[in-house]
Amino acid sequence: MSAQKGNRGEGETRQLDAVIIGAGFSGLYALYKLRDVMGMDVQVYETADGVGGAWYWNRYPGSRCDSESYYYCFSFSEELAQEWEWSGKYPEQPEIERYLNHVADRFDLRRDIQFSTRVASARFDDAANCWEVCTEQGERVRARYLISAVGCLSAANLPDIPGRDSFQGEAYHTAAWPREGVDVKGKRVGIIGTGSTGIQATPRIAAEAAHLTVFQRTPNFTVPARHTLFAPEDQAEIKKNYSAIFERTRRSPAGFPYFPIERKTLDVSAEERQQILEELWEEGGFKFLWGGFSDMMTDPAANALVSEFIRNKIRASVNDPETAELLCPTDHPYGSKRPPIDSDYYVSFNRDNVSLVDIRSAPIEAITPMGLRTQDAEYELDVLVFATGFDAMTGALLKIDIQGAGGRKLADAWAEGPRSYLGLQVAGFPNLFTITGPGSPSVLVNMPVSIEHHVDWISDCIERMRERGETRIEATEAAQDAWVEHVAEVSKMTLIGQADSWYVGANIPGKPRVVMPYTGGQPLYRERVEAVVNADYEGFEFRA
Ligand code: NA7
Repeated sequence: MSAQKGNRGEGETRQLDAVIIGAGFSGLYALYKLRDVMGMDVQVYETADGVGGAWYWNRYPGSRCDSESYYYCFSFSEELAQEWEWSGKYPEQPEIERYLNHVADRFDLRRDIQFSTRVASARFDDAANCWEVCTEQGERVRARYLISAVGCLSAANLPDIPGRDSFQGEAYHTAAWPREGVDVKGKRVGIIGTGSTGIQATPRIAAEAAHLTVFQRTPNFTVPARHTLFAPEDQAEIKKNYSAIFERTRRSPAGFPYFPIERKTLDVSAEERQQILEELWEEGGFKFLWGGFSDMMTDPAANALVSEFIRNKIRASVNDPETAELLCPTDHPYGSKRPPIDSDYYVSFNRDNVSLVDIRSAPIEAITPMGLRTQDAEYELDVLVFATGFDAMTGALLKIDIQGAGGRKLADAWAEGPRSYLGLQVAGFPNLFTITGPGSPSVLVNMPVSIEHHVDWISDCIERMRERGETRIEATEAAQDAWVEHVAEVSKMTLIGQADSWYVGANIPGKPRVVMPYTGGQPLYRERVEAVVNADYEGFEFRA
C-alpha cells in the first residue's frame, strides 16, 4: 500500500498512506507507530516551527504540568523511559518541550514533519477512498487516512471585548506567549482569567510586576501542587517501577497510578473525613480529586463537603476576609470545572502589589488604549494578559475545512455539538480518526495515557484493514447515535454538567452546550472499545 514519498511526476499529487495533523504528544506517537512500527508512508503537518503542541505554545510564566512527570510521559518505549531524567514532580514547560524534542530526535521523527504549515482543508474522495489535504501554502497531498492529532486545548480563545485592539500596551494570550519572554519588571500588569493558566501565571507575574490586577469572572478551586525536585534515589525508584506505574495508569479511572478511596465521603465520621482531606491536601496535586473519596464527583452532598473544605483553606490562606470570600467559588461543585493545581496562588493575594477585581458583579465594558474599563472603574495597564482559555475539544479541528463523504462539512455535522463514535471516528467521514476526540475520556484522563490508547487502537484497526485488503472504514450513523446518547446519559451521573466550563463549551459564546468528554472513566471506556473490537468492530463498516 505504500507509495514512495517524492516518487511522483511533475504536477502529480503526492500519494501517502496517512496524513497526521499536529506534532504534539499525539502526532509524535502516531508518526512513530504508523511509520516505524507499521512501515507506512506518513506526513505530519504542524503549524508551529517545532514539536510539542500545547507544550510548544504555552510558554507563559509558571506554565507547568499538573500531572507528575513520571506518568505524564510516553510509556511505549522502555528505553525512552529509562534514559530520560525528570528533574522533579511537576516539570515546567521548557522541560516538557525538551522531552518532546528528545523524543522527536531519538526516533528520527523530524524528517516526516513539515513545520510552519497549517492544514487548510481536507476533502474525502469517495471514489478513491482517499483524503485530499491542502495546506495554507497551497501544497496538496492525498492520503488513505487522515489522523487528527490537533489536541483538545489548542485553539486559543481571545474574547471579543470591545476595543480589544485599541490597547497601546503589550497584550498577549498565554498560549501565544513570546519565546523570548515578556519583561514585566516594574510594569502594571492585568490578567483576565482564573482557570489553570491564570492560576499558574498569577504568582509568577506578581513576583516581578510593579502591580498585578487579576480580573476574575468565576472563582476557582485549586489544590497545591507541592512541587519537589527528585533526588537520585527517587529517580532510581521510579525507573525500577516504571512498568508497574504505567500498568496502573491504564487501569485507573483517570489515568493516574492511584485509585480513589473506596469509602464514600459520608460513610466516615466528620473527624475522619477532615483527617483524610487534610492528608490529601498536604500531599497535593490531582490525588486530592482522583485519589480522594470515590463519590466526590457523583454525589452533590459529598461534593459540597469537599468544596467547603477547600473554601476553608482559601479563608485560612488569604489575609483580607473580603478578598478571601471573593476567591471562594460558590456557583459550581469542585471538579465540575477542570481543577487547577497551583503553587502559591491564594497567598499571592496577600501581596501589596496584587489586587483582585470581581468582573462578575462589574463586568468588563471595554479595553481602552490605556488599559481596561469595567462597569465601575478604569484600570491603567502596561501589559494585558489573556488567560482566557481555549475553544476546547472541537475548536482546532473545526478551523480546518473538512468535507467528508458526499461533500458533507464537519462544521455542519457538529453544528449542534460534536458527534462521534467512541471519540475515534465521525459517521460520514470515512478514514478520518480523531485522537482523543470528543466523546472519548481524553481531557478527563492523564493525556498521554489517553493518547497512547487511541493511537494503539487506530493502528490496530489500520493493520486489520491492511490484512483484509480494505480501504475504507466508517462509523455507522446508528452506532454513533447510540454512543452519543450513552455519553450524554453517563454524564448525567456526574456533576460535570453543572458548571459553565469548557468541558461543556460554555466558555465560547454561541457554542452548543454539550458535555464533550466521556465521563464514565477510563476502565469502562476501554472495556467498551475492546468489546467493539471483539465483536468484529461492531458499529464500523469496512469496504475493500
Ligand atoms: P480556562 O480553564 O478556560 O480558563 C479561562 C479563564 O478565563 C476563566 O477564568 C474564564 O472565566 C476566563 N474568561 C474567559 N473568557 C472571558 C471573558 N470574555 N471575560 C472574562 N473572563 C473570561 O482556560 P485555561 O487556559 O486556564 O486552562 C485551560 C486548560 O489548559 C486547563 O484546564 C488545563 O487542562 C490546561 P469563566 O470561568 O469562564 O467565568
